[in-house]
Amino acid sequence: MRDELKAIEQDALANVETVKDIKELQAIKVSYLGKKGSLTGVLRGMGKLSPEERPVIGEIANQVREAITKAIDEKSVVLENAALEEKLKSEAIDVTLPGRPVKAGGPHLLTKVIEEIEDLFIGMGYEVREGPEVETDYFNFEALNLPKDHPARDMQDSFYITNELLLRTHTSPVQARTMRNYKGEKAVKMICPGKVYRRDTDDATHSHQFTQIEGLYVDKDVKMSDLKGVLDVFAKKMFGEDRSIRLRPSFFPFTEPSVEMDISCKVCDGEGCSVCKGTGWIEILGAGMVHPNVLELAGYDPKVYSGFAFGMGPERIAMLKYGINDIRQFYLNDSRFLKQFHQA
Ligand code: 2NL
Repeated sequence: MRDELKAIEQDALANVETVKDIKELQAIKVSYLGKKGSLTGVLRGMGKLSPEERPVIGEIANQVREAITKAIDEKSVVLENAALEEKLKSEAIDVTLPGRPVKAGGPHLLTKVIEEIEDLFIGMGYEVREGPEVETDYFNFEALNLPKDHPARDMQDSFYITNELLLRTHTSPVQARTMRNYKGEKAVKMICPGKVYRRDTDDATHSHQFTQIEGLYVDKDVKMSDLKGVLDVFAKKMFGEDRSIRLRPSFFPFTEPSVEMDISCKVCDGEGCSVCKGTGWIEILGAGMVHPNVLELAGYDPKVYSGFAFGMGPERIAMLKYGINDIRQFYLNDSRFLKQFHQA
């Protein structure tokens, strides 16, 4: 029996020595030390031994078990370390690989056009002013010569919060507020960019929310020729020095007289084409001399002060300048549309 045990030990140690992975090692452990293992089998036969032999063989059996167990445990550590080493090697990150490029955003085309217009007027001495988008009926309509029930209010139907509060339909209330703050005592030279709202059904040329830039110059002795000069500079700076302008009579409740400004068509140079619908001219903005009622309501004496005002839609300016045919493109935030103008 002693020889049998020694043979098992040698056999087991030799197997452990050559084993290559942890699963096989587990199988070896079971085959020697498990319930049906060869060492266990031998130990079961100990009952047949004499009382003198039993402790001697028992001790040898324990030594054999310990030797096998120790060998298996040591090998297990070696194999586990090797497996970890292998895993680390195969999952290693190559920090020298180039990173994924970060997509850079840029200002929205509308923002850029608005800032370009702002810069242009700042260069002519205008202040940039902003005001609330939720306005009172008074500043949005009444102060601009649009009394309650005036039919011209229908053209600017809006979103009402209460009977007296609404989303502004134009940026003119910012100008009315500024004049009021200056108490009719000093000149006003300002532009006001911002979001405006109208109750409209969205399509390629209409939106219930859009942007506007209005300008106002009130001083002693401001004349219509001053308006024409400023608009001419604006048109040439914005659309090219070779553009010319024309003023056509129009109507706005807050100006008198009122005009519409066109620029000569860049595509056909005034000859008439599909872009200008055969007229040679493209409508850009509305303007006029500030109505005496508007000056008076803001605290300016219309016998002493006069002024001009104009209003334009930056969306329309951008559409003409960059050949965009649907106003909704500005608000969809489709990066395929937006990124075309990051270089603009
Ligand atoms: C247009 C026309 C216009 C004004 C806006 C204005 C403001 C004050 C007094 C008088 Cl405080 N007028 N603004 C004047 C004429 C035209 O806008 O077609 N805008 C897109």
